Amino acid sequence: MPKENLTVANPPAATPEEQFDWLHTMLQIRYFEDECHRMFAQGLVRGSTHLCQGQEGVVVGACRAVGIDDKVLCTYRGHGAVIAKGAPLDRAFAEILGKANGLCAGKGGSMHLTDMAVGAVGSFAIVGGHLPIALGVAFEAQYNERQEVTLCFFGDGSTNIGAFHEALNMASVWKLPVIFICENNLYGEYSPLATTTPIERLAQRADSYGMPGVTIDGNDVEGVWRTVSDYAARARAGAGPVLVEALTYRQKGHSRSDPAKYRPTGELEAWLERDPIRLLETKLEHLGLERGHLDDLRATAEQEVMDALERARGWPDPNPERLEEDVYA
Ligand SMILES: Cc1ncc(C[n+]2csc(CCOP(=O)(O)OP(=O)(O)O)c2C)c(N)n1
Ligand SMILES: [Mg+2]
Repeated sequence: MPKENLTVANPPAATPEEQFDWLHTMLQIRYFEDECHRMFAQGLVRGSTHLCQGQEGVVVGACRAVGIDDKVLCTYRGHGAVIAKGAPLDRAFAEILGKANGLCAGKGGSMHLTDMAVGAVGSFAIVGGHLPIALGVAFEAQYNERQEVTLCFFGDGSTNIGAFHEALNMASVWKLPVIFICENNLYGEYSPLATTTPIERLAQRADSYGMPGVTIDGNDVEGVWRTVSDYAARARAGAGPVLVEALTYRQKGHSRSDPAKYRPTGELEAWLERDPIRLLETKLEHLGLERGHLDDLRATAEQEVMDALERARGWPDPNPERLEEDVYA
């Protein structure tokens, strides 16, 4: 690969229309998860749920920087990534409700949303377990000479797992087109990062593997979009992987059963001031959008979510005879 092909100019700034569209998706994710929370509280869902509320800027910014043919892998906190990649809201709800029309025919649930039709290759519950799988996905595209990139989202806690280090090492040696995106939300399950990790800037871990490592504001959706657009273009040109550390915050507990009492007083409130949806709305107002227009968008997104839920609830439960279908390849 000639060196000049590896230098890609920064992408242009996003238009207000594009940013309005991102806001729409971020609101859909926010309302979708409000309903998930309610459904779990009502006992309509088996298993657990892990909300990404507060982290929507990372997944929307990153997924909008790539195309439908590019692939995404994420964690059990993956509702946002899969919706941002384009999965339909009704079939995502149906999956969480265990319905036959669910994205995985109701067999995966909240922690395993997958929609191959839009390149959402999987949500994985084993911390760090999907990083080597992302390598396989990227290798397949590289081997078959398709210029696709793979986005791999994971939490800060994953960076202390062996598979993280093995995956970054091999991705770098093989120049695989993977964008590793660490959603650093400051906590593992219940542990503050500083109690498990001896460094503050996780992007530094890229140094050991000879790839670029950058820390960005994950609540600035346009900043995420720019960074991922830039590195995706480089990866398509053969420059290999990157580690992006996106600083963000989960506004709810780790999972449904966690009231998050371990947080210092005032921390949540400070991060709510930097809520990614609020930040983007303020920015669009500065760009000249009227508040009423933004309020209308909120109402539209909420109605779309409620309509999708109503459709999903009306769909049939799976036929028990199909239990073992799709289980073995
Ligand atoms: C290999 C493995 N160890 C432990 C767990 C239990 N566990 C589930 S989530 C979690 C915390 C992960 O934190 P982080 O990677 O920061 O992701 P976040 O939940 O903050 O999005 C742990 C320890 C697991 N699922 N897999
Ligand atoms: Mg975390």
